[in-house]
Amino acid sequence: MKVNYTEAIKEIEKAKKIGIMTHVRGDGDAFGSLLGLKNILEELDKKVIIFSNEKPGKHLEFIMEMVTYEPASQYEPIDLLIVTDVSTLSRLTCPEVFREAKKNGTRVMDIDHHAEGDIYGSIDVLIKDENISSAAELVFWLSEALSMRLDRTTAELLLIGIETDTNFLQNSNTVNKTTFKAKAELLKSGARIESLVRKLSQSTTIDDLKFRGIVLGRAKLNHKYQTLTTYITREDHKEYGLEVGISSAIASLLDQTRDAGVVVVIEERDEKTLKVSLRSNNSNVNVAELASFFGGGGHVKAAGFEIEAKVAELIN
Ligand SMILES: [Mn+2]
Repeated sequence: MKVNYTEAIKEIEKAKKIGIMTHVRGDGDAFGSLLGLKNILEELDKKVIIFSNEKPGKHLEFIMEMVTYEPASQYEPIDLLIVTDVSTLSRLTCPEVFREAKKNGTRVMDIDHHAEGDIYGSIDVLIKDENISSAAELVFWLSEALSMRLDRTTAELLLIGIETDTNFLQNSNTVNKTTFKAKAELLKSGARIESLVRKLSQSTTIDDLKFRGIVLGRAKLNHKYQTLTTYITREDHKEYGLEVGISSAIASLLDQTRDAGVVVVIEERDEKTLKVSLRSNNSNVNVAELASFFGGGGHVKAAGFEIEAKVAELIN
């Protein structure tokens, strides 16, 4: 799908006060697209309100030194609401603010790169392309359509989103020609790639590494189905103080090996629920389809779902 920015630009031009929001447990693309967009809108003299009650996780804390982040969690009247990187209503940081905005007839825009979701029916202006690497890249192309020149900080925020969602431009599923073009432009705007990559990839502690060692030690390769499976327990969470989203990080790590067709990482979330992260960069398996079979979703080569089961049961 080719994105047309004309309608989006008209909506932004009309609005004076704009609310912005992303998804819960924000990753680099969530915060990068959200805060990059904030800077762009402020550059256009818009009053911007971030709706959230979350702070970035430890590995993204450095972003807080790049911008002012003072989110509101209660609804207040706005002329336009823009959400980024969200395809599912329940994943919004403040779903009640979204509902309130809809109730008041506020126009809602979504800037997103997911394949499917239940949010799109409630969106008035949709900027969506599942072939684009990240929401942050879509925000960059929006700034291009607005003929804007980005400052260094905004360029770096958007680059954080692109690097995160493409695993440093190594993910063959999400990277394409436009990604390189966008990155080149962001570098031209002054983004300091070396320090960003270091901050994004080397925020590891020795406990992190020990934990990774344990989880990698549990990984089992099934030669018949070419699956590589491992799991993370609640004890691991207690012992290593793991962040939510760890299963996704481990799945991406295992996906860098050439042995597995499909990577399966199972994480105990609570007594009953398991989170399962899937990757398939070394095969033609559509893990989004697999995940949606279990009520989850995602991309062709990176997806996930939640299920009520025990780890041993699920592995079998
Ligand atoms: Mn994303």
